[in-house]
Amino acid sequence: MRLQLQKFDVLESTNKSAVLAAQHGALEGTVIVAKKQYGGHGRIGRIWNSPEGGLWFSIILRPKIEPQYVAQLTLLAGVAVTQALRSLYETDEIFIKWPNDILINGQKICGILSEMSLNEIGQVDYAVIGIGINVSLKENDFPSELRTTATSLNLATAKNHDCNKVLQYVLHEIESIYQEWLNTGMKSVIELWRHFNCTLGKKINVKDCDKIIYSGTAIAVDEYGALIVQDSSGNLKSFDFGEISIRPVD
Ligand code: BT5
Repeated sequence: MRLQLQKFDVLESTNKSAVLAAQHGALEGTVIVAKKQYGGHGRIGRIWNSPEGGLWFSIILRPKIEPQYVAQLTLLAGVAVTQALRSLYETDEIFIKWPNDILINGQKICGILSEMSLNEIGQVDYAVIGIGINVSLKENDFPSELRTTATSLNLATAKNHDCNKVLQYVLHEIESIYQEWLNTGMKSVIELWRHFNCTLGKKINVKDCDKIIYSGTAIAVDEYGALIVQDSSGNLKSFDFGEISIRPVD
């Protein structure tokens, strides 16, 4: 993959721009970065707070795979970001919460949003992986409702890296893990994901919007990236990315 960076001061959403670029034929490896976004979003239209001081970018990939495997790219991106941040910030306190949150000391520092489109024969035409990392945001940069659940890397670690440095580290990891995934499949990514995750083994409630739809223990992640949850009677159920969120049982 040849990385090609396009940097902007302001965009509505780097995912939106990357999807448009991909629809117009942009090559695999195109990376769209913005210093701030005025319409950054998460899953199911949630708002992603994106002031200056964060790293907001999206990368276009064109893997020749069946669509059911595309969720693996979210896990892959989570692994790459975690690996890069642990190395740059010299800490083991960064973990992945299934499917797409990266946490430090239990607070969210990064979210990942994958979108894809299929071609006429049902294969993946492009996947856009959007990554938002709170690098040097100050407490006041977060809306009050996020101040207990979110933080920035520099706040949490008392280090002072800038967005360009973080981008360099993260892209380097994405490139190498993506290449390994293309060559050998999901095995090593899943192993790393298991190593970095803070979800497996925990008692959780599965929520659809704000309604609890299932409770149990998160016991595994399958090859499609779905989370397998076992209830108290031993029944297993798997949950895809997308609409649901999970919360630890209080
Ligand atoms: C995500 O959604 O976590 C995926 C976020 C992806 C953002 C990137 S930035 C570059 C690219 N361009 C885009 O427009 N998007 C991508 P989700 O799991 O739905 O979580 C959204 C929730 O996270 C919100 O409802 C808030 O509770 C919380 N949140 C919003 N902004 C945050 C921030 N900056 N840091 C931590 N948490 C935040």
